[in-house]
Amino acid sequence: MRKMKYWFILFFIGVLFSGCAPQSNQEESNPFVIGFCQLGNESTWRERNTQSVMEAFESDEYRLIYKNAYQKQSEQIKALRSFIAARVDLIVLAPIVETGWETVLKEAQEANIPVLLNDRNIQIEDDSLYLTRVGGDFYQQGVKAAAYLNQKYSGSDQTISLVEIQGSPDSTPTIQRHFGFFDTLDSHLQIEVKETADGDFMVSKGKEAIDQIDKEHGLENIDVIYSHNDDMTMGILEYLEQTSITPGEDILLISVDAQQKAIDQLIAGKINCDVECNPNTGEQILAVIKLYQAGKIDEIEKSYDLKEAVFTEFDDLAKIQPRGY
Ligand code: GZL
Repeated sequence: MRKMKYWFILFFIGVLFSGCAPQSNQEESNPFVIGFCQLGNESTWRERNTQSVMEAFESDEYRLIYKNAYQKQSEQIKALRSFIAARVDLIVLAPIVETGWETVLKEAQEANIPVLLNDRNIQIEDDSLYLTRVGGDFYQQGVKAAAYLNQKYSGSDQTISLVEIQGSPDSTPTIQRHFGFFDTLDSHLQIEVKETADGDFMVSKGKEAIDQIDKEHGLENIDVIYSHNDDMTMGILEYLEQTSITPGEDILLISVDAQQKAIDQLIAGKINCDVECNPNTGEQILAVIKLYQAGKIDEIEKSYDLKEAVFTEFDDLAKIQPRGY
């Protein structure tokens, strides 16, 4: 009898390890794979935006493959093709410009890989080629910039000489910040646009642009500079430091992004208005992807505009919270 018992125990152990045992719960986890194609790292704003997306997908449930396109659309298209070949579950794309995406987005659609736009937008006939866009409201950012100028010059009949330093050509923020601003300027203001230059959202090119304008027009007759982002504004301030001009007084500075270093200049009186462009898209992108994973596609909106503030010389600047970027 005793032998029978031992044989039974041995038999049971054999079965257990013969593969007939229940599947081990150590089975390789199966993460949701996201291909994240960032347009570059041209500004402090962009670095925070990248961080925000990466932080959102830190959990083991996701695997994020990050590709930096270093300001080249051709590199972005290559990255998307590599994500398609790798059969990722979803692509997050920060499109550097608005046009030229149809072909590669059709390839993603044919591979049944949804594309979610982070930050900037695209101009496209068939909007089924992307799932949604999560980012700032760039038109409203231009509106807020102009609202400050309308307030500053309210009732004035002075001719206002204005210089516009624009961001990257054909990008959504450049296009929308331009139109939002000029659509909103008070028609009673006598605005004279002295120059419109391209600073490509970069410190160095913002400095080069204002240097060129100084050489061509001189800055003593400029009243306002509208700069499409804080990095270019910092380049402009760097240049003005070597002149006799007092920024914030002799020339008003209107900027966008509301990065800490620019807010510090606002508090110091060297910038007069800074419109927030919220870089923290990660949480909203995660929320959309969870809806997608749950099959709730019809609950996903076509665009998510993040909440954004504006800070001007007329505000109680002591109340501004640390910006985090
Ligand atoms: C706007 C973003 C812009 C920022 C710049 O959402 O695309 O690009 O305003 C950044 O700082 O370079």
